Amino acid sequence: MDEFLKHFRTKQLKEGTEKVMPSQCPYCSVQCTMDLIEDTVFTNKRFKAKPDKGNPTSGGRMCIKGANAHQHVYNDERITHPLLKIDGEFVPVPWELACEYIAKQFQSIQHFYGKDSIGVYGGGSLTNEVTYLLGKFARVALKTKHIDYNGRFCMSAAAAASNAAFGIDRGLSNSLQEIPDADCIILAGTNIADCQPTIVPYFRQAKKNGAFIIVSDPRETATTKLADLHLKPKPGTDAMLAHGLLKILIDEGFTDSEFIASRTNGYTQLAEDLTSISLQRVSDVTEVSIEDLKTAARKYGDAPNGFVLTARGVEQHANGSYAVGQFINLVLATGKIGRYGNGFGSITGQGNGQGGREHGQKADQLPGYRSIEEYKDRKIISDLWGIDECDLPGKGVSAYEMIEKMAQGEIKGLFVMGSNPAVSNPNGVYTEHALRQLDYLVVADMFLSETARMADLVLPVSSYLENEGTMTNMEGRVTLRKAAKPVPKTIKHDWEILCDLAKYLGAGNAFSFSSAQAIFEELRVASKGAKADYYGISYDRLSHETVCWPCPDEQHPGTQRLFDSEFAHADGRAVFSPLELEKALSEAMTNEEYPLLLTTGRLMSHYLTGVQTRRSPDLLKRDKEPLLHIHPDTAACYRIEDNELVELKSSKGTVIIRASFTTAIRKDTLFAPFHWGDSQSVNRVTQPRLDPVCKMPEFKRTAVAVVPLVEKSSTVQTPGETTYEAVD
Ligand SMILES: Nc1nc2c(c(=O)[nH]1)N[C@H]1C(S)=C(S)[C@@H](COP(=O)(O)OP(=O)(O)OC[C@H]3O[C@@H](n4cnc5c(=O)[nH]c(N)nc54)[C@H](O)[C@@H]3O)O[C@H]1N2
Ligand SMILES: Nc1nc2c(c(=O)[nH]1)N[C@H]1C(S)=C(S)[C@@H](COP(=O)(O)OP(=O)(O)OC[C@H]3O[C@@H](n4cnc5c(=O)[nH]c(N)nc54)[C@H](O)[C@@H]3O)O[C@H]1N2
Ligand code: SF4
Ligand SMILES: [Mo]
Repeated sequence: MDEFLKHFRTKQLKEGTEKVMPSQCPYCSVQCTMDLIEDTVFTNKRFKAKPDKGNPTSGGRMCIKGANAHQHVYNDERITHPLLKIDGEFVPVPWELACEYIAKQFQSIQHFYGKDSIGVYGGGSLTNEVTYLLGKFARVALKTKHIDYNGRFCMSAAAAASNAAFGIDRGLSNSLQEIPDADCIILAGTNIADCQPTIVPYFRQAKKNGAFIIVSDPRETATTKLADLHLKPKPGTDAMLAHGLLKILIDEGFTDSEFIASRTNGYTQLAEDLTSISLQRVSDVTEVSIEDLKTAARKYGDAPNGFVLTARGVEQHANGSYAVGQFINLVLATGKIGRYGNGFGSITGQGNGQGGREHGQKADQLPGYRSIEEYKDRKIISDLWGIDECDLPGKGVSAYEMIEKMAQGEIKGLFVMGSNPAVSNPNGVYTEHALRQLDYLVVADMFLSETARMADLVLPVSSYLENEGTMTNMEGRVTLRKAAKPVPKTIKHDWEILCDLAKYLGAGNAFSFSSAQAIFEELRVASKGAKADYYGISYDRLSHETVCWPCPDEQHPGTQRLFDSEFAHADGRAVFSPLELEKALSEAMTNEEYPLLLTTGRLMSHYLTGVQTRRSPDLLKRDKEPLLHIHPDTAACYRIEDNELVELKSSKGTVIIRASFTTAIRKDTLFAPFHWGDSQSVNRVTQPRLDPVCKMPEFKRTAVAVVPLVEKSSTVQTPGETTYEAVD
C-alpha cells in the first residue's frame, strides 16, 4: 500500500492535486512538526503525515498521535455553530445572540452574587496568546479572581518545587540535545516511551554512549525497557526513595562540597536531619531493596554527568511538590546542574503545558510568571491593561477548589476554554454534581465533550490546523504554529471569542486585537523583565527559528541551558528542600474494604480525556476501551478472570472496567488509563486529596476494591458463557 501511495503521490503531484499543509501536533509537550499532505483525488487514504526533519526537538520524528491528529479535525461530530440549550436540546444560534446571552447571564449572576461568582477554567493546550488573553479576560472583562486551569493537575507540583529550589520554573533546565552526553539518567515516574515517544532516541543514544539509566515506576512500561535498573516502589513513596538515595550519596562521599558551598543554601541542616532515617526504613517504606538503592545512588553519584527527570508518577500525589523537591536535592548535592550534560527536568505534559503556566491563567499568577500578590507586578500589568491596580482582582483558588466552590454555590457561572473538567478532575461523581449545580455553564470546544454536554451554551472553536499561535515546549522552546488552513466560516478562534465577549461585557477597548500576533506583541511587553521573559521573541524571529526563554531582547539568542552562573533566587543560590519526614511517609491508605492501590495514567494512542483521540478512528481502533491492569495472582484472590468486566470501587464512586491480566505490575497495585468518560471515567474513584502547597490532586494513588460485575455465588452456565466457581 505504501509503495502504491508513493507512486500515486508522485502522479498526483504532477497533476497538482496534492495539498501540503505544514502543521504542528496539538498533543504533547515535544511539539513535533510535520507536513500534512491531502490528496484531493485519492479518497481511500485522503491524508498522509510526513514528519519535519528540521525540528530541533523532534528531529524528523512523530508518533501515531501526531500522524493521526488531523482525524479529529475532519470528524463529523465537530461543532460548527454556537449551540444554545433549550429544553435540554442544543439548538444552533448566531454568534451575536450567543455572545449577548453569555454577557447577560454572567452580568446578572454577578449583579446578585458579586464579581467572584463567575469562574474561568483554562487549559494547557491553548496557545500562549490565548492563555494570556484568558487571564486578562477573567480579570479585566469579568473582573473575577476565579481563574485556574488544568495545568494545576499537571505541572503544579514540579512548578512549586522548582520555584522553591531554583527560584524559577521551566520544564527542563537544558535542551534535550545534551541528554546523549549524560553518563547516568534517573527517570522517576515518567513514561516517555508512551507519552513523549519522539524524545526517546536521545535516551537511546545516551545508552549507546554508555549511560546507565535508572527508572522508578511501579509498573513495567515501554520506558522501563530502556532501564539498566528498574526500581518498583510502592506508589506514593518516591520522596522516601529520594531520601534514601541522598543518604547514600552523602554517606559514600559522592557530594560536591565546592558546588554546595558556593552555589546553594540549606545543605547542612538537611544532611544532619537525614541521619535520623535508616536505609532499612527507606527500604521498608518503598519496598525497594537496599542493594538496588545503593546501585542507583552509586551509579548517579559516580557519573561525571547526569540528569534527573521526573513526571506525573512522582508529582501527582498529595506530597508531590515535596517529592520533586527531594529529587532536586540529589542534583544539587552532586553539583549536577548548570553545566553541559547535567541538569534537572520535570517533563511537561500538554502541548503548551509550559507556556500555559507562564502567562496568567493560574489563580496566583500574572503574565511572565509575575505574582498577583506583588504590588510591583500588579502595577506593571494593570498599567499595561489600562486599569487601576486596586481594580485588578487578587488571588483565586485552584482548579479543584473551584469545583468545590461550585458545589457550595459560591461560584454560579463558569466559562471553560480548553479543558474537560468533568472527566479530568478527581472525585468525578462530585465534580459532575458541582458542574450541574451551576446557574450558567459556557464551554468553548471543538466537540460536545462530557463537560460541554452539560453546558447551557457551547461555542465552536478552531482546531490546531486552523489556529495560529505560539506554543512553548518542555525545553522552554517557543515555537510558532502557523495556520495550515482557513477556519470554517461559522467557527471562531479562541482569541476572537474572548475579544467578542469582552465587547459585550463592556470591556472592548482592552480587547481590540485583530490577530494572534497582536496579542503576542502585548504579551512580550507584559513579560519584559519578568522571569519568563519573552520580550526578545517576535513572530518575525519565530518564522525562521525557535527560541528558548528567557530572551530579554531581540539580539539575545535565547537560553537553552539555565543556571550556568546563578540560580534565580535573589542571592543567586539554589535552596535544598528541607526534610519533613511526615510528608515522606506513606499514609496507611488501604484497609479491609479497599485493599488495593490504584494508579492512573496514559496509553500511547490516546490523549488526556480522549475527546480528540476517541474521535480519531485510527487511534480509537488501537484502544477501544479502558483496561484495568491487574496481576493474575491478585485477580485470583478476588475471583476475577482475564477480560472480564469488573466494578472498581473506592469510597468516592464506581467504574465499570474490563480487567486485563499482566505480570508487569506490582501485586498490590492496579493501573487504569483516564482517557474515557461517563461510567468508564476512572476519576469517578480518585480522591480529592490535594497537596497543601500546590493543590495537586493525588491521581496516582487511590485505595480501591475490585469485584466481578457478575456475582459469582453459584455455578451458572449458559452455552458460550464462562463457568464460575461457587463461593462458599
Ligand atoms: N500518549 C499520551 N501522551 C501524553 C499524554 C496522554 O494523555 N497520552 N498526556 C500528556 C500530558 S498532559 C502529560 S502530563 C504527560 C504525562 O506523562 P507521564 O507522567 O510520563 O505519564 P503517566 O502515565 O501519567 O505516568 C507516568 C508513569 O508513572 C507511573 N507511576 C504511577 N504511580 C507512580 C508512583 O507512585 N511512583 C512512580 N515513581 N511512578 C508512578 C505510572 O505507572 C506511569 O508509567 O504525558 C503527555 N503525553
Ligand atoms: N486520573 C487521572 N486524572 C488526570 C490525570 C492523570 O494522570 N490521572 N492527569 C491530569 C493531567 S496531567 C492533565 S494535563 C489533565 C487534562 O485534562 P483536561 O483538561 O480535561 O484535558 P483534555 O482532555 O485535553 O481536554 C481538553 C478539551 O479542550 C478541547 N480543546 C483542545 N484544544 C483546544 C483549543 O485549542 N481550544 C479550545 N477551546 N478547546 C480545545 C478538547 O476538545 C477537550 O475537550 O487531566 C488530569 N487528570
Ligand atoms: S503526541 Fe507528542 S510525540 Fe507524538 S507527534 Fe505529537 S508532539 Fe510528537
Ligand atoms: Mo498533563
